[in-house]
Amino acid sequence: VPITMNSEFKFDADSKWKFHKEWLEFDEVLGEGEFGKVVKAFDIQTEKKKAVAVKMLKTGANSSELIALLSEFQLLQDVSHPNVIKLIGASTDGDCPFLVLEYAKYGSLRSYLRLSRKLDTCEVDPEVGVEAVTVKDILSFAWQICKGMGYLTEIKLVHRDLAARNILLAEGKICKISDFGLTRDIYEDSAYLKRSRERVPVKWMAPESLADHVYTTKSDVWSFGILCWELITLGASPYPGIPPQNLYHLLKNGYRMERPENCSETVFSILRKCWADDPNGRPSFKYLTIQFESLMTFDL
Ligand code: ACK
Repeated sequence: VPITMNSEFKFDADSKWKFHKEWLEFDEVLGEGEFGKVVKAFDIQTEKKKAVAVKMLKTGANSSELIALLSEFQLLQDVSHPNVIKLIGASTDGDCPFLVLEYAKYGSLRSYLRLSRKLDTCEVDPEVGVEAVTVKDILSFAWQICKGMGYLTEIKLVHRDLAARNILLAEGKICKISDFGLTRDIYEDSAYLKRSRERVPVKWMAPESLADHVYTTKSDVWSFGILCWELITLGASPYPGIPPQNLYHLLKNGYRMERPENCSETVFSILRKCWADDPNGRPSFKYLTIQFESLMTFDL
């Protein structure tokens, strides 16, 4: 289906984001998503040939996938926060549209956590530079993500796919919220379309999102609780052994994941608050930021 550019997307070839392919020196493929591909590249225009990540479509991608990339471009133009991935440039008018994003040295938080499992305290993985994860790291990751989400809340953005796979870890172990392909402006788009081809991240979704496709900052808070569980279990898959199609019923009957062995009662009580059935009963990212900030200062 050919897509026509409508007023929803304002593409200005001379815009400050315009980036030419010739400015890039492509390196390895960092990963492939469902319909996109992320390739490491060097920005030859910068003095030290700064590493960047280039997000593009895979061959065979269709118009809805192009729209997802373009909407990510649209959204990233307006965000600026240390814990949210930064847009460097874009090329949206050619036959191979791409976004240039800041490079996150350690890749996704999920892969970092899983790699760290194999390491002993203070050991460093020689290849990727992954270090053993400490309790302080976990609390710091949670705190940083809360700050980024607090910012997104302020600018009225709902992420809709908050999960460890969508958090990138940059130099200095800085968390960057990424993957805005599904993100929608809550004011512009309060009633979400049900897209038949959409693959939904069931195990991260709040009950109201599963039932009625309602996405709000409060459903992001639910997903954040699942993300914290991923942090604590060093990247385990949530609700192990439970088929996704059974989940909604279980949640409505009050079922929740149990406290992981290495999780304190205090931290688990925060997770449980994020999983309140009533969206209004869930804490705000502001409150969560304060909670994690104070936990970080104690040696647990
Ligand atoms: O865990 P990873 O190595 O980190 O595998 C995924 C893959 O691409 C597909 O999303 C990696 N990735 C995505 N964006 C970036 C980025 N800006 N910097 C570095 N790696 C990235 C991600």
